[in-house]
Amino acid sequence: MCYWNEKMETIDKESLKKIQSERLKDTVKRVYENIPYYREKMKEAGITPDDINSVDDLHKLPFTYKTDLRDNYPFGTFAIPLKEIVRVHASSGTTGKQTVVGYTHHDIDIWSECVARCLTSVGINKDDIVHVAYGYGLFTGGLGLHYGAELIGATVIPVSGGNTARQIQLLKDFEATVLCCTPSYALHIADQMREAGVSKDDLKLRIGIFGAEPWSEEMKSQLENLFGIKAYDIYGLSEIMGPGVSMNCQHQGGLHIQADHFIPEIIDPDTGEVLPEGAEGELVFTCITKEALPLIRYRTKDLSVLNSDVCSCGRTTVRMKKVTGRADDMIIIRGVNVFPSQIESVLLKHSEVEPHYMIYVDRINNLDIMEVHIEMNQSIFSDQVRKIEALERKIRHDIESTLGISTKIRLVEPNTIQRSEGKAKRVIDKRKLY
Ligand code: DLL
Repeated sequence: MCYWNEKMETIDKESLKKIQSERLKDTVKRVYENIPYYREKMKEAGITPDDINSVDDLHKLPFTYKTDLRDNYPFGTFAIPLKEIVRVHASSGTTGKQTVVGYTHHDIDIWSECVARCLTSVGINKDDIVHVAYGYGLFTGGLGLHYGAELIGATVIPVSGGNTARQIQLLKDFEATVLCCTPSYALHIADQMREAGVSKDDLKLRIGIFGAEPWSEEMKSQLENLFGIKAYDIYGLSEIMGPGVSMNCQHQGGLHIQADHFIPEIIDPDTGEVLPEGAEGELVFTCITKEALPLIRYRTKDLSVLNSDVCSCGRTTVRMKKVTGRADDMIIIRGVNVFPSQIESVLLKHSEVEPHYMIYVDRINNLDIMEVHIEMNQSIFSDQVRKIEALERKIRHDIESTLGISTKIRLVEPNTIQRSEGKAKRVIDKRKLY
């Protein structure tokens, strides 16, 4: 069995707009009636549910921010009584309280279908053995992929993150064909395989479902080579649902958004103005089928571009460009905006270094300084200092010509940069500590 919702995935624009408009009207009415916090927000904006008659009125609605969820911690943004909630997840972020999200049975069913659609779009089916190494628990990655893979009838191995030696053993023994985890953890698994003398030919993997953090095209090629697989990008966020809000299909021309459940917009992150299709800006989602937590115009802080051309796979759903950075992760160095994924792209063009890196930012004598620590691979590590210095110069030059800013490069010994079993931390910005 596979999970292909032809009606929704190939729907024409007019019919989709009709469905979205109906669902939006219903959602706005529900949040207005059931969530005091939304009622207040709408009153402040001078609107009532009667002002929302179609998706064209979406822009009238106020935005929802992560801080709104935190201010109503833990359950103040739920639209229904707690007894109807069958599952709670949470995401920690870097600061402050957890962001708590809840699901009804119906929400879990829709989430599972969305993930199942994603997995089906890259050819995963009931013959596959799906090794889920995303964390199980409050994080949505593990259970999100789990339910979707089960729905298509695949054999699910719920390993969760960590204990990498055991992961490798199980990948081998259970002959998994699909690996689901963050791209940084996949890289760590590949490293450990090399150390343990396990080759990609000892495994039966054919597909990787990677996401939950930004990763570059170069990292994708690297992972494809290391495992001998096709790697796909799955996107999502707990506040909207979890993994499966969008994913790229086999044609890889952007990530298909499940727009019958979530209406996407791109806005200017500074002014909040809605931008035309094709412009880059902050992704905003409105949930139109969620029962427990139907967020309206949720500001994701993720930067992307929308494209509603029909994809070669036949799906008509609007696609979003790979998220290569969050407004939060952007480092501003002497006025230049830099995303870690841009640095990653440059590093991965150099075969003498490993894709393990850490970016340190500081301000010395009022000047922003960026230093990138990168692991050398074994071959260059045993080389003369002269060669290592020449490589540092070469990488520095490449980063300078790509990003237009000067940086310090320090090649460090293999295995000295901390590995991640979930979302990788790439930046230490000491300026924030002052
Ligand atoms: O990371 C859900 C998820 C789990 C997605 C497993 C994919 C796979 P949160 O912990 O709430 O939820 O974090 C959401 O992670 O706003 C993005 O900044 C980032 N993110 C998620 N997927 C991608 C991706 C999960 N494919 C936040 N590319 C989002 C880039 C991603 N960033």
